Amino acid sequence: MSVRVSEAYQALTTETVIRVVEPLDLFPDSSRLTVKEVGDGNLNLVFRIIDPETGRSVVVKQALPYAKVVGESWPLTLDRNRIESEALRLAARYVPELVPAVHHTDETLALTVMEDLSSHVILRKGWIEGSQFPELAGHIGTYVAKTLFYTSDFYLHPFEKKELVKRFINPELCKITEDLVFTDPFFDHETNDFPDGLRPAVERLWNDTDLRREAGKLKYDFLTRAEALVHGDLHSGSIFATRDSTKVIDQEFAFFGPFGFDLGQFFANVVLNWISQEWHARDPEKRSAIREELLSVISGTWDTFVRVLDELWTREAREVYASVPGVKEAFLARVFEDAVGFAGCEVIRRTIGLAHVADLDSIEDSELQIRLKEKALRLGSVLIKERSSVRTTDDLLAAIREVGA
Ligand code: SR1
Ligand code: MG
Repeated sequence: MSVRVSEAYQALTTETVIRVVEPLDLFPDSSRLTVKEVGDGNLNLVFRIIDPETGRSVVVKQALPYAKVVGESWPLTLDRNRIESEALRLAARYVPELVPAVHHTDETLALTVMEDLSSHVILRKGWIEGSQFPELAGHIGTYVAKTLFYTSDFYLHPFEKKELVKRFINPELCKITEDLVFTDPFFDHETNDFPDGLRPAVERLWNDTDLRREAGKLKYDFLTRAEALVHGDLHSGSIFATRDSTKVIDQEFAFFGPFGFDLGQFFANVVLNWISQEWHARDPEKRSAIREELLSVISGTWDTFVRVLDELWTREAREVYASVPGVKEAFLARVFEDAVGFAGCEVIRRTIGLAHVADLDSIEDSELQIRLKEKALRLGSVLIKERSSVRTTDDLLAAIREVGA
């Protein structure tokens, strides 16, 4: 497969990126701008442009015609930049305070110029360091409830919804998730990556036919249920935070998928950090406080999601069946069950798949790392297989405490 790249496209460098920013009049004097390449993600180039005089800064994010983490042997559509910038602009209609402001998009160069968030910390890093973010659960619950409700059939006219579905057809990025989250980790596939000491646990997982069947059902839900515009990659590396501000970034995986997907990925990344605190927080009292705080992020996010969705549903739902008693309750029960199952898939793939998380991989004691990864695999399997009996956040937290501790 090859990616269609226009002749006018060129990958930017710290020198050429200034030329993109100059005409935008974002800075009083472009001649003194300084540039840093700051991208540490898997896919794109990211530059930070700073005016040292005024302290003003912006970020330029450019898609490469391949996945940066692997190189040119993995071609990847440049259209992901359009998807990301359109999803950001759409989210800004409903949750402007929770996304970076977009200053400019250039489809030919596949780049977006946006607000610099370096006053924030990447949530994953903050959590690894033991920081707490008191507003996080409320913000993420609100982000998910509003972005999903306003792009769903509960709110949009069916024609408008289907137009939007067309704009967010995102086959290549979805394929990454279909493979890396829902397929490869459940089979002996070459993309998987785990230490030798984990092999017995991984083989048990591959031999678990119940697990494989349930993971297959979740994959099918991901493939077929175009319910709302999901973020599509809502892990703790896609969130910038301070104690009182949260910004959701990296919407390039956005597409119309199941309501529970973003919540599931977010919960999974809380769980991965929770497990890893065995290493990161050595003092047992501190560890237990950090862990309780993390669990409250799960319940707080779900509670906010339900409260905000409920308000929107009551006030703004246009679908006639929305007011039929029991419809909302049945819908929410299914969203929760899906979220639990998707969380299980994400926990497993971040442990043995291609793309890991620093929470577990930065554990220097290799025996402990393997022991914690075994727990992650056990917990991920339980969440997938027993998702229909995990009905409340209390059930979910109990499973985390029981299997993950
Ligand atoms: C090759 S991309 C690997 C992972 O990075 C992205 O952030 C997504 O999570 C994807 O699965
Ligand atoms: Mg990303």
